Amino acid sequence: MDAQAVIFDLDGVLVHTDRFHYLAWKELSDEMGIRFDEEVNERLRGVSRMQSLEIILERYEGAPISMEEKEKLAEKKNSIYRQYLSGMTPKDVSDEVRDTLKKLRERGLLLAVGSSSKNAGFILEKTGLSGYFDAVSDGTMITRTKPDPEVFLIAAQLLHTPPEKCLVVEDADAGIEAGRAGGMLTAAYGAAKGNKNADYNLESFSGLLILTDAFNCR
Ligand code: B16
Ligand code: MG
Repeated sequence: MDAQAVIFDLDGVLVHTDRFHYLAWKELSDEMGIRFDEEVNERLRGVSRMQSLEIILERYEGAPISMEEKEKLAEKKNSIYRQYLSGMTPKDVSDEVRDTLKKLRERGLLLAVGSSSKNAGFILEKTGLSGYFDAVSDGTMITRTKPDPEVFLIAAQLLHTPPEKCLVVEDADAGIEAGRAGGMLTAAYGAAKGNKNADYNLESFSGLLILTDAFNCR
């Protein structure tokens, strides 16, 4: 096995903004009288904002909602979510994550972020993570969301690394699917752990050091 680059999902892998997504969607759902629970929430991992809204509206029993109204609802959720994000600091990144990223860089691996989020830049800035990455591919740069491989293929391009030399680390089943569709190696972590389609399963974030030990870096 050989990889020269690692592409990290953001929400649920590098940081726990998944909790903030949950709280923001829950607030919106409660206001609209929609039943929102962890089961629905799991389906939102790695999926775009508008697609997440469509999933939540599957349980809505009110009058039809126009596209314009949907956009307003998505904006409302985003402003609640951004309030949570604005309170983030470097302390929201674990020592384990920082230490592992540092060691991976020292090994000569290229590192990138591959996130569906349009807030990725803001999160990386608030947490002081930006400096660890050679490239960032996010929701502002794509037309198709995970499980489409677009976000990861852009990351690979920015790293000037062929897809088959990239390892994708993901907490979403949709993200594992996206990595595979892009011809990349995949490691399932967190909520995706146990995903049978992934090449690897990570028990811990620092498990990446053991995994990449076997890689021939440049
Ligand atoms: P935003 P990831 C994804 O981030 C989240 O997992 C998903 O829940 C969210 O809907 C999506 O970003 C869009 O986020 O509303 O901030 O643009 O896991 O791909 O890093
Ligand atoms: Mg994620």
